[in-house]
Amino acid sequence: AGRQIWTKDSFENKLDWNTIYKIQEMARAGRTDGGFNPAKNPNAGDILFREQMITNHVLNGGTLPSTEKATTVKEAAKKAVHFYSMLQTEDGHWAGDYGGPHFLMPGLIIAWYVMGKPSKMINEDQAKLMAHYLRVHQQADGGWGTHIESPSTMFGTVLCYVSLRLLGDDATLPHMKEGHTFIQKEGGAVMTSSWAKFWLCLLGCMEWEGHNSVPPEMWLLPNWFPFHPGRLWCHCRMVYLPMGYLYGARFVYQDAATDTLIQDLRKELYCSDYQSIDWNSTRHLVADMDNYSPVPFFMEFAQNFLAFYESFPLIQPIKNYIRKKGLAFCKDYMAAEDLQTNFIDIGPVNKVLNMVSAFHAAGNNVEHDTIQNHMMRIPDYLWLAEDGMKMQGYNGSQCWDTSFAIQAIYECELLDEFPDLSKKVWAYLERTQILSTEVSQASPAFEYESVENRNKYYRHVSKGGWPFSTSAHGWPISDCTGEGLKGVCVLLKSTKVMDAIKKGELLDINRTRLEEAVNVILTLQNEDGGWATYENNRGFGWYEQLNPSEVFGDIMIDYSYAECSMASLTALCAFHEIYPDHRTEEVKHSIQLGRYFFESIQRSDGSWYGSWACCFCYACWFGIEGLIRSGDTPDSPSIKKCCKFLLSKQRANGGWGEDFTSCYDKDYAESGMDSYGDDGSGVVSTAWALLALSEAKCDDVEAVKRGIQYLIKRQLPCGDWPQEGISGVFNRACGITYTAYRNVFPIWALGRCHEVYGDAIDELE
Ligand code: LAN
Repeated sequence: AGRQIWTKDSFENKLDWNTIYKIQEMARAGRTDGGFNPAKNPNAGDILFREQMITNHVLNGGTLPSTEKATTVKEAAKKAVHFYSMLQTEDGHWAGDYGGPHFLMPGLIIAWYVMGKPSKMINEDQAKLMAHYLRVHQQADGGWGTHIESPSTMFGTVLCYVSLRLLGDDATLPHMKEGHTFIQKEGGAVMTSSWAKFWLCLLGCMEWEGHNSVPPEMWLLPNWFPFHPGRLWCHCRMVYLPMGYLYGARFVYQDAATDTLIQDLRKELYCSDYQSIDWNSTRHLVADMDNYSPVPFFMEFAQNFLAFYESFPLIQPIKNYIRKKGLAFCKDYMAAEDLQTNFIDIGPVNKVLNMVSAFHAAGNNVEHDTIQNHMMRIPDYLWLAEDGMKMQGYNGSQCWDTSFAIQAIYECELLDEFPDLSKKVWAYLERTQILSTEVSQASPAFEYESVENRNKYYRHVSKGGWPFSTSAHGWPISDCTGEGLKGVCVLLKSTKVMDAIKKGELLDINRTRLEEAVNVILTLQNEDGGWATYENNRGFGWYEQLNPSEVFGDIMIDYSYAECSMASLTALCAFHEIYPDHRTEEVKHSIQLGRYFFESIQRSDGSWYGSWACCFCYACWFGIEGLIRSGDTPDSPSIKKCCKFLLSKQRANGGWGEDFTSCYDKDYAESGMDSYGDDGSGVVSTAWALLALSEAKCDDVEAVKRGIQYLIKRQLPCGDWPQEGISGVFNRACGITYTAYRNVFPIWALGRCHEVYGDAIDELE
């Protein structure tokens, strides 16, 4: 009970292959070199999905918003909420495309292949749709990027090329020849980055000597040791866990030696004869285009030492003895992660790697229960859009989008005008909070919240937190807990929701549960006053010197972030306003510490750097809101400086347009002139800037008005806004799509600006 599994079966059956192929042709005719050009590239999105939701809404007797252009801010907001309400799912959340990265689905396809192509994992139709997606995103130079808007990289290209081959595309097809040429021109697959090499090794298209060591023994280090994998950022930790297992066990696709496709790939991927390659000498190779975080000299030295450890004959008996223990620990840890997350696992990479590990542990038997359980949870990661079927960056962003939506609608003062929407959101937040009774659905006897298990598996307290996606996933996150808690706090002010609880139509979320959420937030605060993502900061800055990934930056430990800190801090403020007597001193102290943190990380130009969306516009909103809610006033120097920064980035048409490269280069970058509807501004950047400025009560009313008018101008007749370029980001270098942002943030900005500036921003030019 209380689990949400979003199945797309009904949706898939409605697909019309002719339409799909037509879109594919259009897309291929307008291929890009990375970057976003909506006129050419059906980049990502939810057009098909949204049409389906709206059709259902109408069939169920729902009304459509009027298509008259809005003439006031309030009207625009109301229409936008009306439109957005049609997209809310039965159980109260908003679903959307959470794709973008190009290195995820190839993992799944390779796993499927090495496990004997089980149709339960990828069926025939899905295989076609996946191939379609890969073809659509091939770029003019024949390669693929690390994500849908990145210039081609060897990381993206090798993985996508191999995937298309495994899905059945012949090497002689024109597009495959282009991909092949790209790989050959860059020096062959020895030049791809380590995570791609890992997959090639599993598939039997690279020898393990060509991969740097990932010793599973590292898990056996004592916990006090300055370097311990238990202190890594959880995403990094949970990826290197199965990697250690599969590396240690030297897993290779069992039919690699006889499979003709594998033999062909061995020829296609390299510039010289496969058998003649000196693999050990290729370990450190990586193409410049992939090398965002060059592996430091110290790490190369350590890797060479490990290569010696892996192969020097005399020490093999000792190594094998310790390795066995390391492998056993990894196996046990992966099993715990599988159970804790109901086989969803923390993310798409460890999901697939854990599955392959379990396959190995079960003696390559797909019929084994664990593998069956794993396969049932693959659809959670898949999404079908007009560009085909993709693997998402998570099992969705359900809880996150829903918590934002309800706060936005609250600030438009529309909660009680959309009572069904509000009640459904309450129900969703209620069922998604992680409760003490939460034991693994797959194994009710497994109590993961016991102190013993938390210590053993390096887990923070979960009870009371909210996750990013669903309760079945169950990893709580600081800012998702914060936004969830704030979502509940605004709904407490809705008379219609409260009445429904009194009448027993909705389950209550009692005060104890909110206190538990506060507990999660308080315990997650770091010593620097800020909040990291899932856990406290456990490691040290120098861990970054050991980052072996090449393509990603700052992945080794969990840092304090502006975004996570604002959400956590403002949630404490919202809670404190309602229940000032709970842990009063601790809450107040924590808020003050948080405030110092915001001041400490503000940049000299007044901005804040955003790590999880693009980029300064996003983080300036967090910075300003964090400071104001913790007691700063609009005339404080920090606030004034940030407003000045934002105003300096406003464009002639009233909007803001920030490019993805801001995140990558850590420097504000304007998006190109051909990026969006007109002159490169975008509705999402604009909405973030307006949220910040209005929170700061910026006195340049004219600027705010021009921003608001820009949003209204860009609103579509139905109340939606167009999907624009990629707005999410992670690990500095990878983009990820958030389709809800184009609705939620403009709605929120309209609501807040109207509240702060009233009719002064209303009149149209
Ligand atoms: C996410 C998604 C949510 C996101 C926010 C809550 C928005 C953010 O404020 C904190 C960081 C967090 C939790 C986050 C971290 C990195 C994730 C998990 C992702 C961007 C989704 C996908 C990404 C994950 C690392 C992708 C898999 C790739 C690897 C390199 C393992």
